[in-house]
Amino acid sequence: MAKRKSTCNNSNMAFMQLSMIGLALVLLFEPGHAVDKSNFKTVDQCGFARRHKDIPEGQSPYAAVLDSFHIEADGVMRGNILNTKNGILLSLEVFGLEDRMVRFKVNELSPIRPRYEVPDVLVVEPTPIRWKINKQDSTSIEAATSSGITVLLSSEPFRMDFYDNKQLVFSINPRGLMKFEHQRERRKSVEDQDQPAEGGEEVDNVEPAVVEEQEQEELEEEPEEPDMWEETFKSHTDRKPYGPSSIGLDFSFPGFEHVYGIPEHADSLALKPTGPSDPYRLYNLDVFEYDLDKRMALYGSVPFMQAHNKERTVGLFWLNAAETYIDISSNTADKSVFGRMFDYVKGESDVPQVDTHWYSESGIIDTFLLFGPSPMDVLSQYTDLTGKPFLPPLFSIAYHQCRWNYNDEEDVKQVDANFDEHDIPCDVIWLDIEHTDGKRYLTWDNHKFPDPGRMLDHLAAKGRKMVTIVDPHVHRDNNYHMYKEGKDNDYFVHKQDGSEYEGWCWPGSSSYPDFTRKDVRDWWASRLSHDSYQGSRPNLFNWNDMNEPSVFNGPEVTMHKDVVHADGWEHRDVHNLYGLYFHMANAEGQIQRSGGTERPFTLSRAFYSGTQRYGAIWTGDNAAEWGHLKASNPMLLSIGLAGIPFIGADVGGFFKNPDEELLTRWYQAGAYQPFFRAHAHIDTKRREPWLLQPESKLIIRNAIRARYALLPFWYTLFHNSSQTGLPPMRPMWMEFPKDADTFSMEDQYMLGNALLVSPISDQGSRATSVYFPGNDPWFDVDTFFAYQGPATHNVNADLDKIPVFQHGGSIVPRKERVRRCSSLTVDDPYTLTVALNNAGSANGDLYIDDGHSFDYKQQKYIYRQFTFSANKLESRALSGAGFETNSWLERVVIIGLKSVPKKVELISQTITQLSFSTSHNRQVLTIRKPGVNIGQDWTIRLS
Ligand code: NBV
Repeated sequence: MAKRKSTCNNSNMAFMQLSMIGLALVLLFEPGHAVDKSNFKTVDQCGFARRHKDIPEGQSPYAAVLDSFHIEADGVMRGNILNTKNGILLSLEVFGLEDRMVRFKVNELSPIRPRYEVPDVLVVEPTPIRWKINKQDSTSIEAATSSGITVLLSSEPFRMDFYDNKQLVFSINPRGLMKFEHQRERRKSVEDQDQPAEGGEEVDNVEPAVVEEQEQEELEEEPEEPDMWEETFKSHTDRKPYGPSSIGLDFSFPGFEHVYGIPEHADSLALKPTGPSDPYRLYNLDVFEYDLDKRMALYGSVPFMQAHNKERTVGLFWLNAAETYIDISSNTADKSVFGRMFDYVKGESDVPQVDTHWYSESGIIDTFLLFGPSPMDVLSQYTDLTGKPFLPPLFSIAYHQCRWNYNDEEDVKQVDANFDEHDIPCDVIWLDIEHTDGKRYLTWDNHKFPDPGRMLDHLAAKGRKMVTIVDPHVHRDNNYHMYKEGKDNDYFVHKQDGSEYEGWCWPGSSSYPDFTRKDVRDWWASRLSHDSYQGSRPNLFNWNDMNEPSVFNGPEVTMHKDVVHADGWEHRDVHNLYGLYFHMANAEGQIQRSGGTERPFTLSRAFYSGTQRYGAIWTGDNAAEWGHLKASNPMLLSIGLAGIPFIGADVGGFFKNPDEELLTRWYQAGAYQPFFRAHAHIDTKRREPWLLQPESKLIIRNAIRARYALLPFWYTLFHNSSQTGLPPMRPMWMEFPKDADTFSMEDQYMLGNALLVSPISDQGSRATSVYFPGNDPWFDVDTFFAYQGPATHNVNADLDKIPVFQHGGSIVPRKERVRRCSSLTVDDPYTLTVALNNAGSANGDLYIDDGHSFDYKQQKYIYRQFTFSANKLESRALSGAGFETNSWLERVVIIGLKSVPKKVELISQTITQLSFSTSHNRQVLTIRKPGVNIGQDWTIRLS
């Protein structure tokens, strides 16, 4: 069938104009062009941010009106805050929550128009627990909850200090940087006298609530700035019919020196103090080939920060989806506050403190304070609010082969065959935008892929899957079913004048579904059904790119902020949610197409809090440079700390051509990161492993095989993550929270509590120094060589070596048969590696289910705990029932043995003697073929 011609309705002139823009952008996306920073705003080019960032300290006009505060019937403390300068009243609600959390909201007491409150991110509306007032006088109120959290609310200026069992951990507005722009009517300038304000609705004559007692003459409204109502960036004018609406507040973390999180930035794991024009920015943007060491916004945003010190970890979640900035500075704490209520750490002279200042363009102040106290507690609290991570299907944590593009069916078959030919495992082959009919997603280019079903069946017969790209922009072509249906049902976002918003993206003229609407998400989801998505099969999954959303001819390559969504909300209110909603619709579509039985897999580029419930994300368009390989670790660690555990970076680097050393090292790193996918730009040289020198191919093959061997361990970590919110890939400090030497570490990390990984990311490096915390030994997983902690050791890192160490005290499950893909390993036997600690004990766990369905929700899984102590290795069920496995225990390797046993016996239904051998200077014992089913109770006794 001939390729469809573009049938866009534009006039020729407009079409040509847009083509030019398109061409310019396509040229811009050529590899070799680093990010053009002038496409993106600096904080100084952003009106609302300018009004917040330089607020002078210590001059807060806000006062808590103490008389107005009450503990209401629902246990919530409510009252008003007065802006003493302009007389505007705000409402404050402080919720004590179960599980050691506090939420507070600040809104206008009587807004002209409701302000946006983020929906669909919290999985529960948390139930408040009652505050009890301890003390109240003319300057403050002290109240406490039964969980040991106390708040001291001070009146003038408004300030809140939160204590956890007498220790001050959060101060709110201590520097007086709060600013809440109330809604107002536009004051008419002389020039505007005769013109009504442009766009938007005529507002009824609603007056914002002002305090009555205050003399009106004393009040002074802040000066009107031109960009409060209209703002221009490059050639784009953002018209703001509702005027200024920004909010901001400062938070200090007394006693803390380290803060983390607030991804996505190409920056360090431990966040750095920001300069006057260099705040961290959260605004989902398509920034290809991004610069490193920057606080520029990237594709995703999670407004969640953690502070950690030796005693505790706490979290701050700023629930706002508009453009947001965060300033960070380090300081020492204001002692008067400690003295005012309780003692801090007795005897310490200067208490360190991190000061942060958060400001967003619209919405309300809706903040959660999470009191930990352990790093694990904070993540569990955060994911109680925003949802536990989904359990990925097994294939999706294996190896993925992607490229922009595998050209046609034959190419796909070749790639598939080459994996077999070279004995390299691979689970998934990906197709980028060129597989479609003119970038009309959910269609195929019929020349290149004449029979997609046949191709998918071919892969399925091998146990492999495929992923196709599905972007959110919909080509404006009435012959394209997605456009036609979207248009007929009015599913697309609108301009202020009510017409359909048109943006430019890969297909040319495009419309953007309003995914904030449930009916639109349902429609999209229904279009993923096998009936609708022609040629699809159950082994086809999808990839959501460009969902920030990317709009080539929009301001900062994204959607205009004055675009209108459902219920009249502006894009500025919902911007950071757009990608999440799109991801949601796609994941939901996959679940529905199987009648609700199969787990979905969708990779998204944009993300927000809650993304963990839907799928994986990756760090977008990196480059084949050593710096990008190095940056992948802190970037992924930061995203994991923000509750999103299934994360990866393009292996090999997207732009540019990696040399073989870089590619090899990247595979080695990727094999130990949660989402493991090689990907490359269309203009790069082909780089599938078999195209490299034989030595490089073998090293890469070993890295991929090591990943496959560890799939049972990874899958168990992902299961645990789905229960607790803890990321499989964790910063060192999460596992060693009292060891200050780990607090800034980002070039080595932990997988669960068992494996320490120190990937090589320096060219030419053949050794590396690794810090081994704690007092127990760490064993090199290849040589079993023991390193004693706490100490830094120089370790071998030859080109074929990935420095990975197992912690004494842990047990790691593996499947060591080499297979084509993960589905063929289902019945394979297990090896358990038991690394003993100084006390001669260890423990670990193993989770098994069918790897693809939702049956595990009906308890159909096996979850076992392994414990080694007093020379006995025991396997006991932790939970799960009704799932059986054919896999058996093939081998047990015990490392760090103090004395060699004379006899090894398996005790299950009967007692059997097992054969064993020792190696590595009699420190390693290998027990052969216990042969017992891995799902049963058994004991192996050494005597
Ligand atoms: O769809 C093409 C690419 C894709 O390969 C990449 O992974 C995305 O991050 N996409 C961006 C659009 C164009 C990038 C220059």
